Amino acid sequence: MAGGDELKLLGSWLSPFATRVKLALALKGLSYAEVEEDLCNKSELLLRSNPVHKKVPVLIHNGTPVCESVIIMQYIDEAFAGAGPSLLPLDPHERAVARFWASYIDEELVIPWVRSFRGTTEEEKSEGLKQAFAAVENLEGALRECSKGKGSFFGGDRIGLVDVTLGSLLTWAHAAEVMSGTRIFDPARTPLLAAWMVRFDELDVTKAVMPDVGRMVEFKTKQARALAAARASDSK
Ligand SMILES: N[C@@H](CCC(=O)N[C@@H](CS)C(=O)NCC(=O)O)C(=O)O
Repeated sequence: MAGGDELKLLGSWLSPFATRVKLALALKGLSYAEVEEDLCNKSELLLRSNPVHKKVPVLIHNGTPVCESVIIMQYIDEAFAGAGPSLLPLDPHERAVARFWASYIDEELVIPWVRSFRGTTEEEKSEGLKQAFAAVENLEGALRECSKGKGSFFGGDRIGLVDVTLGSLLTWAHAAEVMSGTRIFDPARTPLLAAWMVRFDELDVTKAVMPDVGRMVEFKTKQARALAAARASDSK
């Protein structure tokens, strides 16, 4: 790529965290080599590059690894400040607010939402979904504030760190709707976010990068069956 920089992304097609990094790289117009990891049989390169968490994504820039999707996106924004639009606002306070919401999405939405489909009991699943909906309601308020009532995105007129962090989850959102009828961004509960989702889905970068919903539904259906079978045999 330009400037002699070499970028390699260790990812997995189904990982929304890897999708974030792909979206950020595409928005910046950066080219990179993509390495698809088998998460059941992780490569030596992944284990060496992310020895603490052993997870994807990892971005390797000129041989040096950077881990954790939100940190990688901020790294890309800083290391390639001259390339493409900035993912973070210029104003320090607005930057802090964007980081706050990006971290909120992972802690308060992703964790309970995952519990809503992988929980061991129906109570755990329904509590997870309740917490995920509460987080989405707070994000509705965040979108209103961050877009200052005029913009279409958390980043204002164009997508930024928070949009990419949340937008990377939209394949899950669509797959969940197909599989269970649950609308996490329900127009009746959170109209601004429901409209934001439509806008995000229509972006060229989204169409180019996001995983296919049908493929995700097929994968998640098989995964749910395998999980149920494993739990049934454990309880014998
Ligand atoms: N907080 C991490 C989460 C990354 C993550 O959970 N990656 C999953 C794939 S979606 C993974 O590598 N899982 C493998 C494992 O847990 O062993 C990030 O934002 O990058």
